[in-house]
Amino acid sequence: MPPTGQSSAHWGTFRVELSPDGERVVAARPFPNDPDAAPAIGNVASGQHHRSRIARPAVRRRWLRNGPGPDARRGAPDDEYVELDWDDALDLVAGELARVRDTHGNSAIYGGSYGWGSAGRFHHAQSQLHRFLNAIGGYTSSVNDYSRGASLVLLPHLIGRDGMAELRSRPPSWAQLAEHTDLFLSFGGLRRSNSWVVPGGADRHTGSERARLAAASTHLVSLSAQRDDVLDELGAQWIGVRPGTDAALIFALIHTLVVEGLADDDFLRTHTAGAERVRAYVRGESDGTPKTPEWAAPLTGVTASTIRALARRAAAGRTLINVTYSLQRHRGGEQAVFAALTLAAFLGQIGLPGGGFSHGYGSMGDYGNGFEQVPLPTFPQGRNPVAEFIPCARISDLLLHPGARIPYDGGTLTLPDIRLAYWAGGNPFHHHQDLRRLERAFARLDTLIVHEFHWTPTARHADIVLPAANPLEREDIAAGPGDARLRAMPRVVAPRGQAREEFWIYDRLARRLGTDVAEGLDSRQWLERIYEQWRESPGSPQVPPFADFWEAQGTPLPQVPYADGAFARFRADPLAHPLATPTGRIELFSEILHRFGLPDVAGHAVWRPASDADPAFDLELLCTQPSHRLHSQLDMGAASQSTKVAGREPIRLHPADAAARGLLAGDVARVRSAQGTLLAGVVVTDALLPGVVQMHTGAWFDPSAPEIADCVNGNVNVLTRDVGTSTLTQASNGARVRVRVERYDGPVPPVRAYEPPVFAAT
Ligand SMILES: Nc1nc2c(c(=O)[nH]1)N[C@H]1C(S)=C(S)[C@@H](COP(=O)(O)OP(=O)(O)OC[C@H]3O[C@@H](n4cnc5c(=O)[nH]c(N)nc54)[C@H](O)[C@@H]3O)O[C@H]1N2
Ligand SMILES: Nc1nc2c(c(=O)[nH]1)N[C@H]1C(S)=C(S)[C@@H](COP(=O)(O)OP(=O)(O)OC[C@H]3O[C@@H](n4cnc5c(=O)[nH]c(N)nc54)[C@H](O)[C@@H]3O)O[C@H]1N2
Ligand SMILES: [Mo]
Repeated sequence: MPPTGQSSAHWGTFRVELSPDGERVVAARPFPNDPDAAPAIGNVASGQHHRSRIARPAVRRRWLRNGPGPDARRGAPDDEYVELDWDDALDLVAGELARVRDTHGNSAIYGGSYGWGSAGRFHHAQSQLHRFLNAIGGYTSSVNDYSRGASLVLLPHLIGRDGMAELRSRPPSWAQLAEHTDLFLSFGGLRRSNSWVVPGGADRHTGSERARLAAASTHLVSLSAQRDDVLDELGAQWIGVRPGTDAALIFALIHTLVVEGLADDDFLRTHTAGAERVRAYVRGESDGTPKTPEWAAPLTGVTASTIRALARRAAAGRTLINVTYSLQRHRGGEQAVFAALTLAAFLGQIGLPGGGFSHGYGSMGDYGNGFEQVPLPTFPQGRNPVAEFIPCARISDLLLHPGARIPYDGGTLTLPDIRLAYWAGGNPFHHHQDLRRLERAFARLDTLIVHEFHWTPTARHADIVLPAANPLEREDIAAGPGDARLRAMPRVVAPRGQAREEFWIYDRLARRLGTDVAEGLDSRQWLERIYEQWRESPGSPQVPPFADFWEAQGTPLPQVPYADGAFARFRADPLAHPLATPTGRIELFSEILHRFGLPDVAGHAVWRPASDADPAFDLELLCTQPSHRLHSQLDMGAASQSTKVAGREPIRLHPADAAARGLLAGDVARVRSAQGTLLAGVVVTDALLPGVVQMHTGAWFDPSAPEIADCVNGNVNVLTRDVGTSTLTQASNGARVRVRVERYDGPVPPVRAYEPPVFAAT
């Protein structure tokens, strides 16, 4: 038997097999009791010892020579790095932090550092970084996320902050669906591949099993531009909807309910505010356009008779309206969520078991599992004395336009002047929109410091790169929300080269800067401390002491089925259990939003056509979550690479669209948008609506042949547009962009994204 160990990632828990000397990871495999393990496990072994791993601290040669300052060559593919000893590298980092802090103040340090880092409660990259930056006086921070950034700002106005939390933690569950739901309408489908991922990782992946059980008694309808957004075996009905037009479709459904007397007027009267404004809007009394099915048909691509039939069916039984996160990751995308909540209110089933509104099926694997989320151990971050923040997706605006004022949630934010950015646990050159613009933004910094495992595109833009020990090389503990088991993550191999735990790095930096983050404990002692503090805190589950937990490599967590929550109580008695909104009701018209007076968000949901209808770009590109990796993580790994076509990220086209462009499966295509160009490998499939093409996010940005394309490896974010979802929410709009696709017959450049940079002697 070769030596083995276990570990966990956001895509699940797995077993690691080592070489006989225990020095190399040779395989990573799911545990046999996992009914639906994620293929991303197949990236672990091939990524672990890959040449893209960072072996030593490194500094950009130009930064070392010229000192801190704006540099348009930051990220240039031929940029050289100089490797340093840890002491010298830490002296540089501490010195530069001190310089920026003393000359410009702590608000000149951007530490938002958005990203998914790794599973593990202690070595959580952002918590470690924030604790350190707090200890040295704070940093400009970020709020919200790329996942559902628009909903996080919009929905609290409509259902209250508590309602928002309830929607994530106690939605109508799969079990309730199986028992009560007649019709499950999911805008954005129900992707099996998305269900593999939950923050913290699932002990076992049960989402598909639960979906199958529910499908036995519930009619599932997937409304999306892709037929395969839902498993074949669920026998779902597919209704092809053009991307970004869901709100129009939903208003036509509401119109049908209203004119056919199918709306639940009692519920609207007792539990909502503003329904009469919505009625006037769908009837066309407020804007002259009745939102009939005939009006919606040409916009959405769904026939008027299909829309009518769907509305009647929804009103005839118990119906759950679900919207995936992707719907709001569009310019104006909050309107689809607002409209869907409005539809659920018109159906009058919010708060009934298996009915109402949900926002997370098809997006997060734990969604609707039906179990209470027990608190988990956490690493304390301290307090940030700096008040400045941005919504995370406004990173380029922040760096490009210091002093500018941007509207956000009814107020105005003034963007501080950032001189230094510190990134750990995220990959903005994966996640942000319009990467060429992001390059111009990062060029304005004096200094970018990055901790990474691999030479990611973000590390390749950094002035100082510090190699971090990865989850297989450090000790931690992990569990997902509502999970069955808290797992130990033992160290299974030695760190690559000179990689160090980030805890070790911050401890040394803090001491150089005259402060302390370690409190005299090493990382094992901290692990034990946060575990024991959690174990002893009120409301925590019964678990063994740390030593026993570690010995057993895990402990069961109680899976307490959640009782009907806030929406059921609100339904039963809206006066005794109001929502935390100004009216105590579901606000289908919000006075507050109305009074903000924004050009792009009204008091009630509205339909607005997309503003980017340039005929030069004749296809809608959907940018979706990758099936065989988590975002950009381990894109060099075997599972991710097995999905590539012609050596790069695939693009899927309908046969008619492929034929019209002379494209065959396996060809290389050049894809252009108003923002940039990329190369992709062609896949032809009738699983898409004509006019819609699709690529996964997360191929590593490769700008090594700019004369051919901005990215030769197929990173969709060279194409996407960097503009906030709206002046209310300022979130990421990465889900979709208009493009043109053509055959590429020129010399095909090699992909260099996974190569380390050139190292120079000094
Ligand atoms: N166009 C478009 N863009 C999108 C999306 C989309 O749908 N369309 N989706 C968006 C969404 S929902 C999200 S959540 C984001 C995801 O964006 P990110 O979270 O930035 O993407 P990841 O690839 O997961 O990047 C995490 C990085 O952290 C590193 N890392 C992991 N653990 C650690 C650690 O412990 N320490 C350090 N120092 N580094 C670590 C990994 O190596 C990896 O490079 O992307 C967004 N971008
Ligand atoms: N395997 C894997 N799973 C993941 C992730 C991953 O990287 N890999 N990332 C995780 C993260 S961080 C997040 S936030 C979630 C994201 O979860 P989502 O945002 O829900 O995921 P997407 O895959 O972007 O979109 C799901 C589907 O929505 C459809 N869609 C897109 N735009 C529209 C639209 O305008 N209308 C309609 N009707 N449908 C549309 C697309 O066809 C797409 O397949 O996924 C999580 N799950
Ligand atoms: Mo996300």
